[in-house]
Amino acid sequence: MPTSKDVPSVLSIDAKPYAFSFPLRHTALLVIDMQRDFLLAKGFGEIQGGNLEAVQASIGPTKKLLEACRGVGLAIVHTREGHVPDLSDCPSSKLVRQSAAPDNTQHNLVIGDKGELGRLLTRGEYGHDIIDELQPLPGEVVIDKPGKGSFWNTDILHKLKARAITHIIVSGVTTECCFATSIREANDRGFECCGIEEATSGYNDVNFKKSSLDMIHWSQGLFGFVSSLQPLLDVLATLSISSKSTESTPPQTPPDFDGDLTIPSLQRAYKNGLSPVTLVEELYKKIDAYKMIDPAVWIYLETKDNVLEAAKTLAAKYPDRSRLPPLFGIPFSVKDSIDIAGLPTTTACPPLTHIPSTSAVVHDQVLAEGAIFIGKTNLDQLATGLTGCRSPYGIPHSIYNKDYISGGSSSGNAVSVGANLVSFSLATDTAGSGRVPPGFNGVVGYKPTRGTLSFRGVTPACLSLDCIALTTRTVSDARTLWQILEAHDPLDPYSKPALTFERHVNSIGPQARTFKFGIPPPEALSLCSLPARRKFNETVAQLQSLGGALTPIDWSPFQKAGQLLYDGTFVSERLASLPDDFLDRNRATLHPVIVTLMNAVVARNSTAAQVYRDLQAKVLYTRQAEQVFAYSGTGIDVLVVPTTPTHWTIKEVLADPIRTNSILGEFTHCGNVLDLCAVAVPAGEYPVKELSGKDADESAGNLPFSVTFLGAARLDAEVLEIARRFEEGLSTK
Ligand code: TIU
Repeated sequence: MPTSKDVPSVLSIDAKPYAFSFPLRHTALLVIDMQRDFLLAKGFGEIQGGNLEAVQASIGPTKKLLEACRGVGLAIVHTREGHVPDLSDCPSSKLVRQSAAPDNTQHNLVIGDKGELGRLLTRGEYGHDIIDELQPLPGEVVIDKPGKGSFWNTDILHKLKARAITHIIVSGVTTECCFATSIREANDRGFECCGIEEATSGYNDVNFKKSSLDMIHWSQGLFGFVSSLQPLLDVLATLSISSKSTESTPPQTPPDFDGDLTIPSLQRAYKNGLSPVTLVEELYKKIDAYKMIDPAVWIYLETKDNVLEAAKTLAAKYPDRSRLPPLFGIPFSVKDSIDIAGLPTTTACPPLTHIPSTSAVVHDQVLAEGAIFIGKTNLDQLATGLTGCRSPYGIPHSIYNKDYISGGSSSGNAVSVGANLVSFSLATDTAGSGRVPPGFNGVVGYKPTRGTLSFRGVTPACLSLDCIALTTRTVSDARTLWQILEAHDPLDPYSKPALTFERHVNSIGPQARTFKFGIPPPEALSLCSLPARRKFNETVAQLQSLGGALTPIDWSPFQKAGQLLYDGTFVSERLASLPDDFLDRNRATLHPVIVTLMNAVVARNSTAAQVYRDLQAKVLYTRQAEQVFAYSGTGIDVLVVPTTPTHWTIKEVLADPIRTNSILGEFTHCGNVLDLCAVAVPAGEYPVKELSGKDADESAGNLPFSVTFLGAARLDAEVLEIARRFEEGLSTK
C-alpha cells in the first residue's frame, strides 16, 4: 500500500472524452461477473448462444488490471450475477422472456435449470462462482446481484460509501449487458466511472463492443470515461515502485514489532513477515508493565501462553502472507458485558456472573477474520454510568493522568486501547459508554447506527437503546472494523434490514469537499469547562477550514431527547432485563451508586401511561431530528459536539457520583434515543492546570479533548468520512 508522501493522491490517465483523474484513496476496481457461467464452455452464456471466444478475450487483461490494482492497495469489488436457489429473487420476465420467443431454438435451458456446471446462474453452484484466475482474496468485497446492474437489490452502494469510494475503474463481462448497465447505475448515484477497454468483452463484440463503449463517453462523457488498459497499468506501476521503496523491510529478515498497533501498520508488518508470536511477546511486556500503572484495566486477562498458542495456530493457518484475512494477528480486548464462550461474563456485577456456552456474534466475527483475543475489560456495573468509578473491580484512570477518570461505562476498554495494549476493543453504548471513555483516553469511540451490528450475546443495559461500540486508535480503524462487523442478524430482534435508501455521493467539484455542520447553542455549551470551550471553538474553526459550513439548527430535539434518558421513564428499562426480584435480592452486594440509582427508579413508581408518553415523545423528537439532518438544501450533514463538557477527577466523582455522571452525558445521551450514529474523535489536548486552576498542576501534563460527530441513522459512511478528514487535518497540522 502506498505510504510515501511522494505518491500523488490524484492520478490521471488518458481517456475518452478527456483525461480521467482519480483520487487513489477514493477509487475502487469493480470486476463484474467474471463467473464460470459466463466465461466457460457449458455455462449459461454459451447455452444462451454467446460467442465464448469473444468473451474470454477479457480474462487476461482483467487479471493484469486486478493485480495492478491490488498492488497499490485499491479497494476491490467483485460481482456475481445469480439467484437464490428458490429463485424468489428472479423476476419472471428474466426467467421466461427469451425462452418464450416464438422463434426460440437456443434457450432450451433457463436460470435455475441444471446444466453441466450446476444449476444455471444459481448461488452456491460451481458455475455461479468466479473463474479460478480471478478468485477474490480475503478482505475483497463480493456482491451477489440478481440483476444486470450491480446496484439493483444489492448493498454495493453502501459498501462503496463505507469505503469512501467516489471513483470506480470498471471491468468485466459482458460489455453490452452488465458492464454498461452498472456504469449507468453508478453514474446516477454520483460515481465517476472509467471502463477499461481490454478488460471488458461481450458475446457479440463485432457488433456491440465499440458502440457500447462509445455510448458511455459520448457527448463529453454522458455516463463516464473509457480508457485503454496500458496507461492505467503504467501509472499504477510507478506507484507500486515508489510504495515498495518506502517499505522499510528487507525481504529476508522478518521485521520487529515497531510498537504501532494501528490496523494498516500491523497489516503491513505481517505482510512483510512479522510473526504474530513476536507481537504477542512484546505486547505482554507492555501489558505487565501497565498493571503497575493501573491495576484496574482487566477483569480477565488471557494468559500469555494461551495467546502465544493462538498466535502460533493463526500463523500455521495462514502460511501465505499475501492472502491474510484483514484482522490477521490484530490484538483486541472485549468489554466484560460481551459473552465469550467458556469465560465468565461479569458485567462488573458479581451476582449476575454467568459462563456462556456461545460467544457474542461480534466476537466470533473478529476472530473469524484473524484477530487475537487478549482479555476482558473493566466497566461500570451493569454498563450503567459514564465515569468508570462504579466497578467492584477497581477504578481505572485516564491514561493521561492518574487523578482523572477513565470515563465509563467502557472504562478498561478505552484504557486498553489508549495505553497501546491492544489495537481495538469491542464495547457497548447506551448513554455514551462507547464515546466518553475514548474521549478521556485520547482514542476513537464509534457507535454505529443501532441494529446494524449484531447485539446478540451481550448483557443488556437498556436493550431497546443499546448498541455495540468500537474503540480504536484511528477513524480509519473504526471504519475497517465496521465494514467487517456490519451485517443484518435475523436472530437479533433489534437488527435493522440490510438494504436501505442511500444518498448519492459527491465525487467531484466543490461539493466533494464541502459539508454542513451544526453545533449546540451557546446556552448548552455554557456547561463546558473553560478548556473545553476553548478547544471546541478551535474545532469549529478547523472544520470551517476543511470546507465545513456552520449552519444554524434547532437544538431542542437533541436536548429534550437527552433528558428523556434519565429524567424520564426510560431508565426503568435498565431493570426490565433483570429478574423482578433482582434488586431486592442483591442490594447488599451491588455497587452503592447503582443501588442509589435503582432505588430512585423504583421510588418513582412510573406508570404505564408515563412510559407511553415518553415513547411518543421519543418518536416526535426523532422526527424533528430527522428534519435537522434532512436530505435537502437546509439539512446538515453532521452535528458536532464536545464529547463531554468537562473531565472530572476521580475524587470529584466519588464526592458527588450522580450529578457528575449526569453532566458528562450532556452531549451523548440523545444519541441512541434519536437513533443517531456517532464517532468521538481526539481533538487535541490542554494543560491540566487550565482545568484545575491550580498552579501546583503546572507539571501535571495534559488532558485530552474530544469531539463527537453525530449523524442521522444509517449515515455512518458520511459521518465517518467527515471525522476522518478532521482527524487527518489535525495530524498534518
Ligand atoms: N447475457 C449477457 O450478455 N449477460 C448477462 O446475462 N450478464 C452479464 O452481462 N454479466
